[in-house]
Amino acid sequence: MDIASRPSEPVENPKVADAAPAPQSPPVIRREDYLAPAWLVPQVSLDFRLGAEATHIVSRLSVTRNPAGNGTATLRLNGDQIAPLAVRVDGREANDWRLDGADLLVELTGEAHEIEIETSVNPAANSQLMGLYASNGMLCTQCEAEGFRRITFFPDRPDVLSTYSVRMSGDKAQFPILLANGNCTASGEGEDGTHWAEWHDPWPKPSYLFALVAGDLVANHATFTTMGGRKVDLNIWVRPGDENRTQHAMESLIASMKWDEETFGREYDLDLFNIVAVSDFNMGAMENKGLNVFSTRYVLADPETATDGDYDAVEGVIGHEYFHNWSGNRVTCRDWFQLSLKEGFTVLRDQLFSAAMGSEAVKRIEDVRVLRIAQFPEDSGPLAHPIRPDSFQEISNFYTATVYNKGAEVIRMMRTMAGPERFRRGTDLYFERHDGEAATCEDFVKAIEDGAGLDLGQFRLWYSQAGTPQVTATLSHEGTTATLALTQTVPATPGQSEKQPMPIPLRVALYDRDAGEHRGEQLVVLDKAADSFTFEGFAKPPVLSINRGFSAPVAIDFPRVDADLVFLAAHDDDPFARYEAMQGLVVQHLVAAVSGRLDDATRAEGRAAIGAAYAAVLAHPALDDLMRGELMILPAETYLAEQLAISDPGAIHAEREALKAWLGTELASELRALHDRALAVAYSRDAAARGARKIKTQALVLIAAGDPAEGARRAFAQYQAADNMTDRQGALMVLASLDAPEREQALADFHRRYAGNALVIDKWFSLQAGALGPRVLEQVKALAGHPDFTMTNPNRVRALYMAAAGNPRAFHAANGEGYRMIGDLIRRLDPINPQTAARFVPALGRWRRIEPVRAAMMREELERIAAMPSLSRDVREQVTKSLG
Ligand code: 0A1
Ligand code: ZN
Repeated sequence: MDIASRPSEPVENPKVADAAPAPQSPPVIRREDYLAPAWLVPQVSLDFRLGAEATHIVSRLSVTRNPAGNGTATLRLNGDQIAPLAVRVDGREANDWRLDGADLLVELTGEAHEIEIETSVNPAANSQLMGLYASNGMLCTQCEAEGFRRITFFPDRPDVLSTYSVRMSGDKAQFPILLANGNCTASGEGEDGTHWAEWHDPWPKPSYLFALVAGDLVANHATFTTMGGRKVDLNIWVRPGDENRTQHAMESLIASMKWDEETFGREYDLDLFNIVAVSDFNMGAMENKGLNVFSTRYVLADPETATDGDYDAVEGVIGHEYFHNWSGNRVTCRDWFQLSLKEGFTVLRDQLFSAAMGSEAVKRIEDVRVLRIAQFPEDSGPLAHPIRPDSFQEISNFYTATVYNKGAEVIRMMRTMAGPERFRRGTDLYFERHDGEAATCEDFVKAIEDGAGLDLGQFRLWYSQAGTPQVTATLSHEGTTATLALTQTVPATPGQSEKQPMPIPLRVALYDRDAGEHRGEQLVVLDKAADSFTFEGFAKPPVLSINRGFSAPVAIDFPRVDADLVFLAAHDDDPFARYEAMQGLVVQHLVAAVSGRLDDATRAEGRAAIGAAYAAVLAHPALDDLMRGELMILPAETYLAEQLAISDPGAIHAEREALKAWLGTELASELRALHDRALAVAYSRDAAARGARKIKTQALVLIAAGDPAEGARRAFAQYQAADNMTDRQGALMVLASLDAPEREQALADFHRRYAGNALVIDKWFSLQAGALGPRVLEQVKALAGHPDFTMTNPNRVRALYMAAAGNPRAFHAANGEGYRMIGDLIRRLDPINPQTAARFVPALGRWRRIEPVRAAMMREELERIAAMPSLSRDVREQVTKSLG
């Protein structure tokens, strides 16, 4: 590791100072090199003397030789920027230890020993937010994936499971609440205004699930009685003043617990479940056993400050972390290459949960949209990796949409092939077989295979091959027989030039054009490079509905006439397929437009078909508004770019905006009527009212595109009348993109109104950085100097810069200024928070798929980063691969 760029701890032991400098190119860790641990640690006891600037830790490990290990006498304890202040073996000061890089090696003679180690860390100086750090006056930990080694020396790998006893003491006024995993077993007062607490977690766990929190917190408390009759105390801990914004999180937690019992037969296993909201957090949330730690944005919600989307995100993330208690904690991962074992499965579980809580159809569409925007570009770029990667340099770089979202799709395919009941038999067997173990993806597949009675031999390729399979479909018709011919190719990805065909389960239906109906859906599994399937009894050529429900995470190439897409958009009884037909209509048109294949006549024809489909969507009486709103969303620019080998982001943006403006003009009266209808619906959290709010903003977006003055007038009125954040944010989003006097007025009002509310001020930054218009880069630069901006809070950094990096017009500005801005950010952020800095690299890494002038500037920016004398392992890996 290149530690030079990281804020360092005082080095007190000369052996640390002597350690060899880290190499420029970090070592590659390979899955095939896995070795079982030589030593196990059945028990750990940790004693923390807490202080914001100095926390002293005494760690006592009971270590035993692993019979399955390689028999070495050397105990390797990982460390990262810490120094051993004392090392004792079996109660005596030990001399027989040395440092190997950052790791502590201790030579042991017997079969079992007691190791005691003292360390000290400075939480306030920990800007990486890994290990023990300070956030807003409280102390908290983040240990996944390799943060525990920044607290104490330990075999910091997920296949070493230990029971933890924790004692912590600290100033009572500063840290009135002291929390750790498991149950509180004792507490009391100490000297000089201190107090202490002891916690014990009976469930063996890997070090990445350890957690501790100390601070001034208040709880929303409730109880849940499990199906087995266990009464569980539930607490959601927040800073005083925030407690009235925790009710939705609490309801989501209770709903998750119940749903997991009913759907997967999983019951909670402790008497206490704590959630803590912290303001500074690198990711969304963390599933530490019995003590989940969350970024505030996935806990706090009330109608005044949270949008409907925010509410859904809270519900989804609360569910996700809770579900990890079984898929992740009770059954954990053998090594980090198996990350998708817990993440892919848990994402699928949270998707199914959210679908059950709301609209299944809308949830599926949203999940596919995320996959296409975030994962497809990963799969087709320089950072492509299988859901079970083969190698890495920095594991933090592998918390990706591929491991999470494609991982979920892969397990979903197994469920589709088995059906929900047989799939459940498979998951029951998995939990039963591997409870208490550190398992592999192979263990999971085998359990589903055995439990569900599926042959998943060839299916395992989904775990080892990267890249989005490209499927072509052609439908021919002769006599009364329709024949569907399919081919597949899995594109080459870095390190994988040759690919084998994979089983691709496709739900298909053939529609009788006149009747407007199909005769039952079928599941066809394409498991060869090419195959064909016949369907009898069609007097006329049917209309094909394919990959219904997005049954496989593939790209389908099935060029078809607009009329068929209009037919499916109006008739398909699979809501996803309906959405897909709408998207297909627009994608086909815009791809042809940016490829210069449209003359005036074909452009007019294409627009007419899209306009007719939109008009039908706006008027369709059988559609609910949540679904209507979904169907109104145009395909994202990144998804359009994915359709082209090399894309011109400027052309894509211009064509998409032109289509929006045309739709806004063409359907002006329908859109205004829709907006008026939606404005009349009073606020409530029910589906009808949420649907009204969704179409309200979608209508506004199109109205503003067609008639900016009318858009500004309506948006400002909506902003002023808003009694909830969904309407207010929607209106402000539209205004932020307009060159109208109302823009500044509304932005200033928003900032004043929500001053001091960090989550809403994040929105204020994002809306401006994500806006349309020619001056966004200038504005982002100005916002970076705003007193509310800080580089040390990942939420704030993402609010401003992720929004800018995801804003095609700003990021791909023709003069390269957007690339320079993100490059500068990466260089400045890396020494502060390398994990967050590395997340900005993939945007620049797309250069190979961008037209040559911009591509050269993107590459140049990557080279400028690579030339930095010291870079974190995180950024180094991403930049090297992106240039590769
Ligand atoms: N396991 C968590 C994600 C997570 C990973 C790493 C972190 O370190 C900063 C934090 C959280 C999840 O899937 O929710
Ligand atoms: Zn997770």
